[in-house]
Amino acid sequence: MPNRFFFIFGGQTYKYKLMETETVLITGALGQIGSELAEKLKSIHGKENVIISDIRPRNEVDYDGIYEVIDVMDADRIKEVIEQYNIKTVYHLAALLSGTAEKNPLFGWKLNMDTLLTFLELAKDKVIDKIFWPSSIGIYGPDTPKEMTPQNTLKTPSTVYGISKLAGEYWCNYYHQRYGVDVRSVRFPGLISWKTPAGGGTTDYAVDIYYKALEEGKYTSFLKAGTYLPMLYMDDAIDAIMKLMTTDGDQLTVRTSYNLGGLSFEPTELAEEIKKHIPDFTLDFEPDFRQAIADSWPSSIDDQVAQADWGYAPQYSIEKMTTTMLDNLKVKLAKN
Ligand code: AKB
Repeated sequence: MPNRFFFIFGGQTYKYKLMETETVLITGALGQIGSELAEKLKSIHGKENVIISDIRPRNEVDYDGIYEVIDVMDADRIKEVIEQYNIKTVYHLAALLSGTAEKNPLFGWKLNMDTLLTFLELAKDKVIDKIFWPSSIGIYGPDTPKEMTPQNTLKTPSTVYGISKLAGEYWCNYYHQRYGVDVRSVRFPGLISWKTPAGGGTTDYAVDIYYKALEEGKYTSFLKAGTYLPMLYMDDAIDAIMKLMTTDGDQLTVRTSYNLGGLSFEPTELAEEIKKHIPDFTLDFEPDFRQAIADSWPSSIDDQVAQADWGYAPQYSIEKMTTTMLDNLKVKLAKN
C-alpha cells in the first residue's frame, strides 16, 4: 500500500501520495535533470529499483546504481531493458534542447518525437503504466503574451525544439484521451543547478555564469542585458515532478503539459546577485543565435493551474538560489 501524508500551502491542505515502490527507468539520465532525479527516485524506490540510462558507455559513467546503455532511437533496446527489469514507470528525459536542435533540425525533430512515441506506444500496449515527459516554455513563440503567459494561449514556436515539444504535448493528450495512457508533463523554464552542467539550451547562461564567476571572476553572456526569461532552481523542478507524479490522475485537468513559473530575471540582475558574493565580478555581452530564441519566449509564466491541480509551490528566490549555487560549486570546483 502507498503511504500518504499531507502538505499545506496557501492555506489549503493537499494530500501528497507517496509512490508505491516500483521499478522505474530514466532516459537521458546523465543530463542536468536526470542526474538529480535519479537520486530522488533512489531515495523513494531504493537503489535496486531505479534504472538509469544514457548513451555513454558504462566505464565512462560515475554512478552508484544500475546503469544501462540505451540509444533512445533504438526501440528494441528500450523494450529489452523494460522487460528485463519489469519497469512500470518511465521518466523520458532524453532530448535535444533548443540550441542544439537548431544546429540539426531534422535530427532534433526525429529524436524528440520518435522516442516519445516509442514510450506512448509501450504504455498503450500496457507494457508500462506511467510516463513523465518534460515539455518546455519553448512551445511558446513571438505571438504569445510575454508577461505571465497563461496556460492556454497562442503558441507559434519558432524553433524545432519548440515545434517538437508542442507536437509532443498534443501526442500525450491524444494517447491519454484515446487509449487512457497515463502520461504527465510540465513545461520547464530554464533550470539552474550545480551538480550537472546544462547542455545545449538557450537558458544555459544562467548556469554557466556561476562557474565562470568562481573560476574567472567574469562572464560573457550570449544573451543581451534585459533578456528576461522564466527560470527555476532544480530542487523546485524535482519537487514539481514528484508532486505531479504522485497526484491522483483524476485530479489532473491538463494532459498536454502544465505551465510552471518560478523566477524571472535577466543577466544583469543575476550578475548583481553574484556581486553580493564576489564583488569584483564583471559581466559583458556577446549575443549569439540564441538571442533570437530567447526573444521569442515568454519572460514570466502563469502557473495557477499547476498550483490548483497538484500544489505546485516553488521555494527558491534568486537570492537563495545564488547562495546555494555558489556554496556548492565552490566545493565541487575545489575537488576537480
Ligand atoms: C532550453 O533552453 O532549451 C531549455 C528549455 C527552456 O527548455 N532549458
